[in-house]
Amino acid sequence: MPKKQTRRDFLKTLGIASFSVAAVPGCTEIKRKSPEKTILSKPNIILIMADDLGYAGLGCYGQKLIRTPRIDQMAREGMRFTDCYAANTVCVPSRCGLITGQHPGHATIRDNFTPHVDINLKNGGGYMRDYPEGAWPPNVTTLGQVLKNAGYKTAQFGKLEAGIPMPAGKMTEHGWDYWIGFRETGAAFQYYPTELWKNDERMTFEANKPQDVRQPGIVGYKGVYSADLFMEEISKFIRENQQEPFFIYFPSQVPHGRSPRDGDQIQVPDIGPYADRPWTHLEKLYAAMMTRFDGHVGQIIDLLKELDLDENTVIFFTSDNGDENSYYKYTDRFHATGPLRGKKRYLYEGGIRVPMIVRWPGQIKAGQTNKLPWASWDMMATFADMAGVKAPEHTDGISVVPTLLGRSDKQTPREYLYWEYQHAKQQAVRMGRWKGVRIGGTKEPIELYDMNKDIGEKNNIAAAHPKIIERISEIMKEAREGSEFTKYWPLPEHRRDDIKMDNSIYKTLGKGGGY
Ligand SMILES: [Ca+2]
Repeated sequence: MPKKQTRRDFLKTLGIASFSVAAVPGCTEIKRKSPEKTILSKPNIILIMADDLGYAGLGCYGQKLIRTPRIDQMAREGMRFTDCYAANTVCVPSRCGLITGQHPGHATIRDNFTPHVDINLKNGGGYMRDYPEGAWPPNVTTLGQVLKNAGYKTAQFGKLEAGIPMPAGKMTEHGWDYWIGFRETGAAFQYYPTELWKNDERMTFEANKPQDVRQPGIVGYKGVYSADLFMEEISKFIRENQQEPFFIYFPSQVPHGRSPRDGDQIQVPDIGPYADRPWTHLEKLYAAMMTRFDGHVGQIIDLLKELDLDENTVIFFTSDNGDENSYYKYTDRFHATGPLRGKKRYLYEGGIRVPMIVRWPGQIKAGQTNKLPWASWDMMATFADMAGVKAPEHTDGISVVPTLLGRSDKQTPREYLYWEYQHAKQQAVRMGRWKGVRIGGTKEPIELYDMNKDIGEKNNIAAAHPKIIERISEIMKEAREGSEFTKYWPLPEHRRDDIKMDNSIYKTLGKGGGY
């Protein structure tokens, strides 16, 4: 029986073996490396985004205890970034920045919680519902639309869009051909869901009734484990769409656990390689969940190889914000933040600096480490560049394709990256080697750290650099445009005690959450 014709074979038969993406002014030219290989004009793009994975959560970023061999291998085969950032320090605003291509001074959502709640940090502060009209869905071109308009088949699996329920039909309008997952961020803490959404249709899972899946100790010997289900769905989508360029956005739930108050904090079918470790049970569950996820990343890469799509597919792996250890009772077992200061919910590096690995065999040289500071709001411009189309005007992002292809000299320069986050009125600026951060509102002093020497943000050198502080202060004003959120900021001043990075205070904050 003749082998099914692949997209590459098809192009070979057309004799168009040599493509470059230069048809659109401003797009980076992508050349094929070898006369034997066909590189498609529009490479497949897969974006895998972990949820709450800290900077040092992976072996290739210094993790010693949790095994992530396939992601580590992905790093060895591609480019690993040391200074890449999430768009914000918690789920919803981070995803808002990614999907809209905007930094948090422009993005409509700047906190997980609705802006009008009187934030009480000690109670976790409000709820993730009743977002003001206009905050979401956004009225700008979204990531899915950019790729859809560029001719891609698009799909999303996991914690959908910003994690806020969207009206029926809106996902299609946002450019997605196919999607399956959780409509709401809070629902995605559950790995044995009783319902999921597939193309606006509700799916129910009888086998996941609590009495069936909850067992003492490990939960879920039975039922449908959502992370496994997403993996099966991704495989199916790749097989069915291998003949045309596809974009897969895979916002995984992993390794997000549940709030301590919800019980069964981490759900995974087995603890496999960690059963004999001298750790707490929750720590074993957490590690097992991450290693299972790592296996899923490996399965995706194996499938691409099997289908001969490997060299026509770019894979990005990153996280939506920094580490959260409340899921395993705040132990420091895994040191998943590494040398950074702070964790999820802070604009210190531990809250926003995340792993970023990009693999594209034949195009990105293997085994590279790169220090370019960039952020997830650059994805939109980067993907547009790869697809050979112009990025929307509204994006704050730049394409990092020149850096990926080893042409850093052609990389568009930028003066700064900007963040803000409503909780504790935090603002941060990364400007070259400098990192400015202000916590507690505009009356508080700006702290300054040298990212070339002090990624742990231990030594505040603001006093020695008044000119840098002056510029960062200007940026903190000029980068910030009004939104429903800024109407409520400044809120009544928080007590400074609430926002100190004291570990005991952090624990108090963490106990509100899991969010
Ligand atoms: Ca998150």
